[in-house]
Amino acid sequence: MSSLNQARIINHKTDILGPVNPSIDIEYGAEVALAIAEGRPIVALESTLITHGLPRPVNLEVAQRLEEIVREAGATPATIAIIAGRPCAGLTADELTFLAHCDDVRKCSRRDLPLVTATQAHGATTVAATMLVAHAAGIPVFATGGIGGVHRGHPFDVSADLLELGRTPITVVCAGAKAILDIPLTLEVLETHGVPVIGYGTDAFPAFYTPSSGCPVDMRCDDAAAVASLIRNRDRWGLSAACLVTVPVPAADALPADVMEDAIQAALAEADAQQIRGKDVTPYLLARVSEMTGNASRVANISLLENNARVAAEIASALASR
Ligand code: PSU
Ligand code: MN
Repeated sequence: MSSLNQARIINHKTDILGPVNPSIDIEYGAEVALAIAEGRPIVALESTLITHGLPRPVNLEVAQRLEEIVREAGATPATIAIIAGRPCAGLTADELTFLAHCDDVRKCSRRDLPLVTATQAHGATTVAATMLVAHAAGIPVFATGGIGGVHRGHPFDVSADLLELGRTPITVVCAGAKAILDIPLTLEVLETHGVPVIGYGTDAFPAFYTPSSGCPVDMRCDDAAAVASLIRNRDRWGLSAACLVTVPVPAADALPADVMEDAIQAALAEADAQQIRGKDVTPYLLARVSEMTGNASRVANISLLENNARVAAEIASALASR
C-alpha cells in the first residue's frame, strides 16, 4: 500500500471489543471502541462518497467535516472502509486522508467485500456495504447523502443498496435518492423488500438536490424521539429491514428542479451513448451532473450531508438514551 505506514495503522487500532458478528473481524477505531464499551451513541459514515462521489479536495474536507458534526452533536463518528483487506469501523485521521487521495480503492458493494478482504485490497463501502459492516460492528445508525436505486430507462439496474435495506436491520439517514434514478420504481422496490420509508419533517420523499420528489413517504416523523420509537417497534417485530429516514436538503441550499432535470437528461444520454455499465454507472452520472451544475450542486450536496450527519447523531442519541 502506497506511502502510508501499514504497521502504524494497525497500532492505531484497538480490539478490546468482540464484534457483534463474530465471523467478521472488525477493526474498531479507538474512539469507536470506547463509545461502544460505554454505550454512547455512534453514527456510521460511508466511504464511497469520499472516493467515488465527490471530487478532490472537497472529498477529504467533507469527510472530516461530517465526523466533526457528529461529534458536535454528541455522538461518535465511525467512518466505514476496508483498509488493506481489513474491515474498519472508525478511521484514523491518516487513514481518512489516505483513502481520499488513493487512486486504488475499489468501490465495494455487498458482492465486493470478499474480493477485497481476500486480496488485502482497499475498499470504499457503498450504502449497502456500509450497512452490512456497521450492523456487524453493532452500530445501529448510519448517515449518508443519497441511496442507490432503480436507474431511469434501465429498470433491471437495481442498486444492491435497495436489497441490503431489505435485509439488514439498521437505520439509514439520507436525503432520498438522486433524480438520476427512477424514484417511483425505487420506492416500489423498497416496498417489496419491506423497508419503511420515513420523511423527517416532510410528507414527500426527497430527491437529494431538491426537497421533494412528489412521491409520498410511508410515515412522517418530526423529531428524533419519534424515529427512535419506530426503530424499537421494528426490532420488537423482529423485522430484518432497515428503517430509511429521508431528510430534505435544507431549503436555502436546494437547487431548482428544472436546472437539475436538464443536467440529468444530458448525463443519462451520455452514459447510454458511451455504454457505461455496472458499478460505473452511478459514479459517472454523479460526476457529470456535478460538472454540469457546478458550484450550486456542490453547495447543496455538502449542506445535505452535514444536515444528515446531525440528524443521525440526534437519532443515535435518542436510541442510546432509554
Ligand atoms: N448517490 C449519491 N452519491 C453517492 C452514491 C449514491 O448521490 O456517492 C454512492 C453511494 O455509495 C451508493 C452508491 O451506495 O453510490 C450506489 O451505487 P450503485 O448505484 O452502483 O449501487
Ligand atoms: Mn447498478
